[in-house]
Amino acid sequence: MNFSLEGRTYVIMGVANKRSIAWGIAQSLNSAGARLVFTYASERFEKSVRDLAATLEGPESLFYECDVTDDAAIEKTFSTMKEDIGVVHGLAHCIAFAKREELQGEFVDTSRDGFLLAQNISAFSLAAVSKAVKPLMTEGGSILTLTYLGGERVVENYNVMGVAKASLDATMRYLANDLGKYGIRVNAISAGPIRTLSAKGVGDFNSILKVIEEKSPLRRPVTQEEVGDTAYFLMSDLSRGITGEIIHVDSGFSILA
Ligand code: NDP
Ligand code: KAL
Repeated sequence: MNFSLEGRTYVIMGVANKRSIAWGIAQSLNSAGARLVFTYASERFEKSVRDLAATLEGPESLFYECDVTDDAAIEKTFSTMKEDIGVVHGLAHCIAFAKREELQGEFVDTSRDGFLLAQNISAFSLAAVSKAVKPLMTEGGSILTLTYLGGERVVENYNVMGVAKASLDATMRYLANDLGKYGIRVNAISAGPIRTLSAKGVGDFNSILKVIEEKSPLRRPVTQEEVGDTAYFLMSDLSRGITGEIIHVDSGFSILA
């Protein structure tokens, strides 16, 4: 069994800064010897991604701009990637967005625009990028996305994003069924709360973490590194029999009533 990811290439979508879960995934895959391809939504985060990637050892990383709301941008990104590198072995989709004002108060007040925006960026984008990366995954491989418990249960303030995550989870399962015959597995990691740029300014994050410290079986929040290592497992041959699955990396919180 080959635990190393040497000679393999993985696309990582959604590094905003060093706190990003995507950056935890990048570090774990890099430690296993993988070559990494980073995509960022706009120029705003290009420098941050390039500066972080420069701290990695091993194979040179590649960089592409890719706003997942733009079909032409997705097509251009992955066709250029195919010309540049040919084959990729996996993709980590670490992207979500909802309007800040809809991540508080009641879900019943969600606007049509806000609902569709959250679905577009946070759920449909997984289908769109899976379709685009499929021609590059000629040797099979693994696609993963990041989800949250709020898609399975009602979590205060998560609102429109909870509905988008439920849609993302189902999208992941339908993709797993379609892509299995090409040797491509599709899974999700359901991460416990981690303080990232997205999490900033939405809800009272300190009190959310306090509940995790008091009630979760492990009595502590999870880290980017722990999610990163589960991503390494899902990208590696160790997980070769797993597809269409949600793995909770959440200190066990999801087992509680
Ligand atoms: P970050 O803020 O670090 O990452 C969110 C990323 O989404 C950013 O890199 C952002 O790109 C990207 N993004 C938003 N809109 C677009 C777009 N139109 N096109 C391309 N990329 C876009 O936060 P996290 O690391 O927390 O979030 C990563 C994933 O993890 C999300 O799916 C989130 O729902 C999920 N998650 C997070 C948890 C947490 O507690 N933090 C818990 C469970 C799941 P850019 O910066 O370039 O705009
Ligand atoms: C119940 C929890 C508390 C927080 C509530 C909602 C969190 C939603 C996540 C969503 C991705 C956040 C946003 O879309 C923020 C956005 O409106 C404003 N931020 C930005 O634009 C920044 C600059 C960019 C980088 O952000 C994005 N996303 O592009 C949920 C907690 C306990 C767990 C979390 C945080 C889950 C999750 O999905 O992230």
